[in-house]
Formats: sequence, structure tokens, C-alpha cells
Amino acid sequence: MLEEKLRQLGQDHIAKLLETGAGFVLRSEIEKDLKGISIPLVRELTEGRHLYQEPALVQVKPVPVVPASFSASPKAGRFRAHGEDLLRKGRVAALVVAGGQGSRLGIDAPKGVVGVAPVTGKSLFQLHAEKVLALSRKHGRAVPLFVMTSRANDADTRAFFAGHAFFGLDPQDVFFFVQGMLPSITLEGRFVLSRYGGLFMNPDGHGGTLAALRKNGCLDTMRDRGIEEIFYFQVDNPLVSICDPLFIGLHNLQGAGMSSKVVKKTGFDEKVGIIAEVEGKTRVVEYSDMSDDMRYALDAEGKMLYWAGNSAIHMIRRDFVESLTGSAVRLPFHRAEKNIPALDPAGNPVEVRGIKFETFIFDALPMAEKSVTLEVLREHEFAPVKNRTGEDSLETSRIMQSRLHRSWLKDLGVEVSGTSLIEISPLVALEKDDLALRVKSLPAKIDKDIYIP
Ligand code: UD2
Repeated sequence: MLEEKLRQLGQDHIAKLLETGAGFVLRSEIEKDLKGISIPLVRELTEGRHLYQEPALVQVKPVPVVPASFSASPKAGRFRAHGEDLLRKGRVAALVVAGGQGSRLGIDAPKGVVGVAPVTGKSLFQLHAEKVLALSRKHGRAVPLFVMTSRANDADTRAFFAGHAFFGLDPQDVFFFVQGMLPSITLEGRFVLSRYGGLFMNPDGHGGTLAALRKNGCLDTMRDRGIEEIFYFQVDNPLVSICDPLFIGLHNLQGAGMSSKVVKKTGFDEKVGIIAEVEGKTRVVEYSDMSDDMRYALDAEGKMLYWAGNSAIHMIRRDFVESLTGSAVRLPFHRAEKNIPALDPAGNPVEVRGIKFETFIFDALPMAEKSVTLEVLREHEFAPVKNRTGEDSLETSRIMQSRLHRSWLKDLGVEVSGTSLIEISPLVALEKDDLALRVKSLPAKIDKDIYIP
């Protein structure tokens, strides 16, 4: 019985409200909220267990990084060819985490529907889907796309894909799966009554991807389809080079469980996590966990020592996810305090100070026996859309997308005016070499905004 379950969780105040039949408390909503969540886990979290502990950061050093220049070296060929081979054999899936809303951008919709392309205004989802389609055509084998949604945006995300005919992808190759939720609690460990009559819940963070893959049967689907490797990326980065064969090859040939792409931090104070070796293990050290000594540390040449910024692009072996989610090992929960819109025991709207719990995908890195870290150039692969204005905004991202495409055209001998916005469809070119094959169809000179479809 629901009241009993709540009492087991130490949440007598909600049980009592249910018993008194208060009209603003909806039994059906609370039942829905508690369905599928692990009662022991929630109990332990409210008791302060399984929480992330800041690493001691005593034995820390930079992680060995494969430099961006490696990509142009003759040695890269073997790894790239291996990655391409895995794509041809259908061994790789793409996975985008898209549980977030576009609230920071001022829209109440899944972030993936935000229009970001510099000329056409194509959405993030369209750009990602078209890249996956182009990749599938290029390698003669469909690359399945897994889309992680959250309770708040699952229906809208599915409707967006359906409403756009899956952007040309075969719907059989697109898999939506919903991440888990956790109740937020007050500073005293009590559940919060939401304004909708249920509990105030929050998505369990992008680390929830791993458990959600198992729970929703995606790992079985992957196994049935022969998928061995997962290319993981965030919905907000339109420049991501999905299933980059070099990255796949480096990670797979070296037998890594989880690998990462890093970009050079723009400066000591850029607020991104960095990848470092802590007590012999590769891990992300969050910006907020770095001491000043670490943040401003210099190498022998006087350059930033911890420059390897986490781009949140990873390769993850399917069997690594299987072993993690099939064991008692858990990703640690990070707690974040925030103001929560709630109802008081009399049903009046109030704001309470509360805690949400989230796991982060990168906390799986130290659990992998091996990990490869590959540097990529920010201007080629990383232009996330986070804010409305300023840094990492729609504007900066559009400029970066246009700049990259302009550089491809220029390198192929096209004269391009400095002010024109340039957009090349992923269906035409995923990289410069693809465009080189079509060089004859390109204009000799471009002096206005142009979309090359
Ligand atoms: C993340 C990283 C940061 C840096 C940056 C790169 C964390 C804590 N920080 O910062 O170090 O690498 O990205 O862009 O991750 N998401 C879900 N479900 C959730 C939470 C997030 O699907 O419960 C997705 C979300 O849709 C987005 C991505 O994860 O695609 C990142 O989420 P964010 O925008 O909250 O992360 P951010 O920018 O704080």
C-alpha cells in the first residue's frame, strides 16, 4: 500500500496527507512517481549514502592525451580504417543524451528542437539525424540512433521526430528511451509535494543513461543488432563529429571501456571539467573541485598543465555498460541545492530549499580498466549551445559552424567573403574530404549567405 511504502521511506508527512484526503494531494500522481524507483536507493540517498566524495586530489597528474595533430599522421590510418570497418559491419551505435529542456535558452521544449544552423536554422535534432543518415550512407550500413529523453520531454521529442519524418532516418533505426527520475528532498530529508499534487522529482542526470539503457531493453536491442560500441554525445553540440572513425578505432583497438574527446580549455578559468589521472585512474575533475594550485598549474614550458577540457563526447563499450549495470557498482550521486516550487501542508504554494540528486556519465571513467583520451580542435568539433547570449550561446555556435564550413570551402579554392554565413548540409559533407569529392559543383566565389544542400 502506498502509505506504507511512504512510511518505509520515512515520509510520514506525505502518508498522513493522503490519509486525510487532502484535495491537493493526488494519489495517482504519487503512485506514478514512486513506480519504478528503487526504494532502498531513495532511502539511502535521504540518509546521505552513495554520495559523490570529492577526490583527495593528492596523486594527480595530467592524463596522456593523443594530440589533435595525430589525426594527420600516417599512424592514424590504421585506427581510422578500423573504425570505418566497425561502422561497415554495423558494430557502432550513436547515442544522444537529450533529457534536458531548453529552459536556459528561454524555450519550454526539448533542447533538441532549438534551431541552431546558421543559415537554415535547422534544429539540433535535425543536424544530428542528418549526420547519422549521411554516416549510414557513407558506410553502407545503418547506424542506429538512441535518443535519451526524460519524463518531461519524451512525448514532445517523439512527436518532433515523427512530425519531421525522422529526418530521413528509418524509424526502425531510432530508439527513444526515457531516463529515470528521483525525488528531490528538503534539507531535512523530506519529500517535497509538487504543485501538481505529486512529488517533486528530478531527472537522475546523464549518468542515468547507463541504468536506463538496461531498464528499457536497449542493451538487449544493441546486442541483438551486433552493436559493440556506443558513441555518446550531448544534444547541445551541433559540431559533434558523430561516430568519428578515428576515435572509434583508437578506443576499440586499445581495448578501452570508456574513452573521451577533450578540447583545450580557452583559459584557466573556463568553467569545464578537465580530464586528469587521479591515483592512477582517468577521471573528470570538475571545475568546482579544482584547487587554485591545480587550476593555475603550469607545465615545464609555462603552459597550462590541466588543459584537457571535457567535451562530453565518449566512446563506451557495450559490455562495459552491461557489467556496470549488472553489478552492485553505482555511479556516485552528486547533490545540488536549489529552490523548489512546492505546496505546504495546507496546500499553499511556497518555495522550499531542497536537494536534487544526479549522477554524471563521466564518473564511469575511473571504473573502466582502460581509457583513451583524444584531443580534438574546438573549432572543428565543439560549439555547444548553452546560453541565450554571451559564451556558448546560439550566436557563438552559429558563427563557429559557419566558420568551419567556410574554412572547408576556402581550402578547396572557393573565394568566400568574410561576412557571408555558410552552411553545408551534413548530407553533402560530414567533413572536408566529402566536400572535396564535389568540388566541381561548388561555386567559384561566394559573397552572400549560402546553404549548400
Ligand atoms: C556539461 C558538463 C561539463 C562540460 C559540458 C560540455 C556536467 C556536470 N558538466 O555541462 O563538464 O563537459 O557539459 O558541454 O555534466 N542531460 C540529460 N539528462 C539529465 C541531465 C542532462 O539528458 O538528467 C543531458 C542534456 O540534455 C545535455 C547534457 O546532458 O545534452 C548536458 O547537460 P547540461 O547542459 O546540464 O550540462 P552542462 O552544460 O552543465
